[in-house]
Amino acid sequence: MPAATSDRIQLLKGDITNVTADAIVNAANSSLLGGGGVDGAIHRAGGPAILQECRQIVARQGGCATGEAVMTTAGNLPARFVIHTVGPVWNGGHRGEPELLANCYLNSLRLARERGLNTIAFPNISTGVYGYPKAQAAAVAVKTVRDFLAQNSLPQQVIFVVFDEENLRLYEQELA
Ligand code: AR6
Repeated sequence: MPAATSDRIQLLKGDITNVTADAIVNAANSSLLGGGGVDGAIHRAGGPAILQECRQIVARQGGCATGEAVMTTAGNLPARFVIHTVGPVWNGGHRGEPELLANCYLNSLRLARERGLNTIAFPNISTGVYGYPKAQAAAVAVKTVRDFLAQNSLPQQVIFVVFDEENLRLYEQELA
């Protein structure tokens, strides 16, 4: 159920593995071989086809650097593709974390645009295990997406998927 909307940005609360979009974004790690949090949920729900393609990418390019993004099948998920991006670990904010987090959103959006995708759904990258302060992460996410949408016609629609009440409140404020 939409919690707030502007023209091309939608806010949803819930499990991103249930979201129907051309692509959902995974908050992965640089090994691309799975983990906990949203990464674990996506691999569990999507099945082994996702890991199989991640392994091929690792064999080809040796993983994924922080801020970069790669795309695989979404396996059994309702989405068509998973875009795996690697958020920064929060280290106090003076190690390029804001730029690296912005790159996650930017490179995921660029990949979606290159593949002609209309809809993309983002989780709150880095705000779990990686410890990025939620308010600062929400500000980076919303600004980066807004700026990109202002310059690009694809993707048409961006969905922010929040999993907890605190992020719901923060995104409602940022999008108001
Ligand atoms: N749907 C939507 N959001 C979710 C879901 C879900 N099913 N599950 C958790 N979240 P995290 P990170 C939210 O820790 O901080 C993994 O082990 C969660 O509440 O998943 O980028 C990777 O392999 C939080 O707001 O990702 C990496 O090693 C947000 O997703 C590491 O964690 C991100 O939390 C990445 O850490």
